[in-house]
Amino acid sequence: DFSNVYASDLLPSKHGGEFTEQFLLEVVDILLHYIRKTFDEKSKILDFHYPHQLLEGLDGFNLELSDQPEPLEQLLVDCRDTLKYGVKTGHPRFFNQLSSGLDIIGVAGEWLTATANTNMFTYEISPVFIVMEMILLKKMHEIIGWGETEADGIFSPGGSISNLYSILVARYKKFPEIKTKGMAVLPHIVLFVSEHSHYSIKKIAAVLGIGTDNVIEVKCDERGKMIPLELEKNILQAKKMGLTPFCVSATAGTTVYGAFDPLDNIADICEQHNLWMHVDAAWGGGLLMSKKHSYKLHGIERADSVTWNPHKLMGVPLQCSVVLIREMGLLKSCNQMCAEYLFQPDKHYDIGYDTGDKTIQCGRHVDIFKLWLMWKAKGTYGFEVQINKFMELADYLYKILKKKENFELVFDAEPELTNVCFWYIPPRLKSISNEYERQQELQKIAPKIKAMMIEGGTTMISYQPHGDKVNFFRMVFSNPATKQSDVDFLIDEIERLGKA
Ligand code: ABU
Repeated sequence: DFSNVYASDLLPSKHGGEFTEQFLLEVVDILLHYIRKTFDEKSKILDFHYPHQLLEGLDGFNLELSDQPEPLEQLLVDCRDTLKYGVKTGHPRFFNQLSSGLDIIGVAGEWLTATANTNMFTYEISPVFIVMEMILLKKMHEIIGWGETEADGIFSPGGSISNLYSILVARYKKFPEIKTKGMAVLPHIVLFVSEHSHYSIKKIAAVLGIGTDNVIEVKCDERGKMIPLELEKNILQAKKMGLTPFCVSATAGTTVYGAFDPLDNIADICEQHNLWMHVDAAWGGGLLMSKKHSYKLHGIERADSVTWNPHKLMGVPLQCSVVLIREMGLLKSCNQMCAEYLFQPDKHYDIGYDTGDKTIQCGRHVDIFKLWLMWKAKGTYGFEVQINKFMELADYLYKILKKKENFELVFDAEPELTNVCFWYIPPRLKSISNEYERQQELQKIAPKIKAMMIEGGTTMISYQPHGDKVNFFRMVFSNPATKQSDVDFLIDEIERLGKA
């Protein structure tokens, strides 16, 4: 009973050892209960409440903060309630995001990381984690095909920030004076992405002072891949207009369609026009772990930089993202500020291990340990098996949908990644002969079904409009707990709710 025990009674208080142990064991018990529930397909994914309900407080779950300390008993109740009203993203029927699943080794890694509570900026306070990061960067360089080069990289807070590093370094490589003089001394620079690329590139252009208008979107084919001829055309056109192209950001695994841009062709064009080639493989990079599927990223070895998020297909707990840069030294010269209070040049060890000045942050979270521990636990082979299984599930769903009445694929092609995009078409829509009216009605179907799913807490899948296509479901597989029976459930559930 912790009703009269407070945080001040725990370590480092003089006799806090026993209370600390008992309290943490209680927390573990709460976590274990949640983990068991997560993997029980019959349990609900979520117990949905609207924001005002959470703000008002639910059954004694009060989110407001008080001036006086609350007893540990209340904190344990709060821990239970926080998980109770959250979303079980490791549930076998959670398909809402590219990052899902609950890897037990990864959880252990994250817990150790929190316990170590250190910062990635210098070797002196993170010796083991810094060396682990170097080992993993090297491993990922080799997998990309940069084994012969002395390449670089850094783990960062998510794919958008990894992409930001790439564009930042790409611009610095061509215009090193940007660091001291700013945009005023640069020509009118532009970069190229596919029209299916991630929105982060535009956001980065805004943040870096390049401007979103200077991100030129290249046309894609039906499948969502950048068309190399269009890229070439856009580059020539930009040059003719007096603009200065400096970078192409290709995508290996687009967020919605799961498309791979033709990297080899794009590399040829970048070489010909002397442009930096970035590959945003945040989502699709995981396929590099599979001998069967890695050919889809052929040409990535010719990139100057790559974003790869192990928290997606590789199932590492959030967050775990890396930017890999082919040329050693660029990250440092681009970002280094030499703060003397942190990066003293006269330390007693090789200060090349103080990686903090390569980053745009000061403090940096330790995201490396959970990945390192999972790699130890699975081996490279274990990731390959897991990713091949996701691809088999995507193929299973695609083949069912192809034959199933009341479902229509957004594009009819075997999945290259685990994305399968489709509409559910209720029978009543078939009688609408006016195409515009039919599309207007179809637009409303996915949001309605999704709302019912969330209210019922049975499953979760994402939907969106895309280009000229009205709202459709995007299924993705990145959860090792998902089985074929969960895919069957999803289809039945969409049909059941669609008829309601
Ligand atoms: N690009 C961030 C992840 C988006 C998603 O989970 O759908």
